[in-house]
Amino acid sequence: MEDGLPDKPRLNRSCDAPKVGIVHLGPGAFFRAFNAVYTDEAMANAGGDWGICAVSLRSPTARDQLDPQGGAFTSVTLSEDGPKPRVIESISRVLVAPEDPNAVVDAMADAGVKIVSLTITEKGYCHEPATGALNRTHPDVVHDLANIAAPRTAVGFIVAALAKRHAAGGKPFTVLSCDNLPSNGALARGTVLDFARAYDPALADWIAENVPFPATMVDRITPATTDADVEKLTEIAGYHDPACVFHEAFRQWVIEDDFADGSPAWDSVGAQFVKDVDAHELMKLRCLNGTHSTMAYLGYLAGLATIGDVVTDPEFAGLCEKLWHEEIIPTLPQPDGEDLPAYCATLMDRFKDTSIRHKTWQIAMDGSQKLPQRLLGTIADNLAQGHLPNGLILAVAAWMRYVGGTDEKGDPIDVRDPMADQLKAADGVFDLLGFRDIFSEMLAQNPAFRAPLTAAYVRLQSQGARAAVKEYIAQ
Ligand code: CS2
Repeated sequence: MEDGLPDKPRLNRSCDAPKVGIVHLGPGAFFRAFNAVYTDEAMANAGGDWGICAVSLRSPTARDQLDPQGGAFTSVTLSEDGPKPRVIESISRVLVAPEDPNAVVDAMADAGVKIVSLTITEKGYCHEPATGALNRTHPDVVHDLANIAAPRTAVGFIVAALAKRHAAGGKPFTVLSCDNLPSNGALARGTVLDFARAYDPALADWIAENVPFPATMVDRITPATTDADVEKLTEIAGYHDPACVFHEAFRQWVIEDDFADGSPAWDSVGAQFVKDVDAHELMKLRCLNGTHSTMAYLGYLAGLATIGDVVTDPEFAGLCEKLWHEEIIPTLPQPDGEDLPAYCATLMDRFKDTSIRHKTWQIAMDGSQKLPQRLLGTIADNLAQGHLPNGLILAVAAWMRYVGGTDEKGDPIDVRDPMADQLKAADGVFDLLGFRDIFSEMLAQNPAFRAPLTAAYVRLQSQGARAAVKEYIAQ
């Protein structure tokens, strides 16, 4: 009897673990559905020592799920014609940083490691979302600058490991950010250099000259795994795997081709190596993540639990279409090989796939870290073009309504955000516009933004999200 599921074998790996060539920080559901899958396929296709040492910066959960299975787990592709499981074996080892930070630094400092990749979410960079600079007052950054031998942050671990490689006269590794941030490579580079300069300016110079930080655009809708998912897999596959991930079939990885010492043949399994990722990244952050956040706040307030539920509603689907065509696409450069209206039509199909239960509450998390790149940048560009983006402004008002912590029925909202307490304590629009980490001075002081934002907020309070959406699409 194991984990309450009698006589069901536990998944286990079928072959020896591949030699480690990548250390990955943040072994969550997205990493398993994306990086680990691409790398598994690339090794099967073209070989190479690209086994992954996965590192959890906080909780032991991933390790406790994966270790008993030798690092193997199941990727389940969801589609209208049913879930398709596949066992992934690219993870060779899992570490829990707080338990043994030294082991993590040593793993990253090992000469066989050529890439350190990251899916640590927006808040994992300890930066100021409005500027991108390292937040030097962040308690974990303060800690790491005083305790470089036992870091807590991704930035701290990267600098500690590079210091070791530099001291040993070794080659640098490539730092590959795979998070939803604009120019994520440059942002990771900026925070690492800010930290290194404060710790050891000579090391900072070496990093600036020798360490590549390529940018990436990553895309695959991957809801958090539920107990029902784990049971579903046992039903269809006949084994127990608490580390499994359920995700859509669609995937896209656009990678700036700048590596210190090679990479897996990800391009042989569909990834795109390009010179410049910026246009792809902006397209994805504004068209997909921008409407995701909009639907998360307005949908949640309207009592809609998943993205599928939201876009099945014609008024909310109309909201998405109007946002894309009137407020988002006009701000975007055309990425090579992409057609923006066609890209958005595919997004609507992906959102409508009801086999994927992607919770509005999950996407609503960490708004303080997500709003600048998903909504505020697009709003600023619209205003600069002399266009008033009422839909995107309504989305910001909905976020303000949401972080107040009470829904339209008067029930409490479980707001998850590193700034949740400060946001909840804020008294409405003007107070919230005072958070410089989120809103730039320029935007916050702009009357063309403040006035319609206040009106939208009042409308949400008095009429509710559904009525506000109805009014917007009628404009
Ligand atoms: C979502 C993203 O949770 C969220 O904030 O918008 O995780 C989204 O599903 C992915 O970026 C899709 O690639």
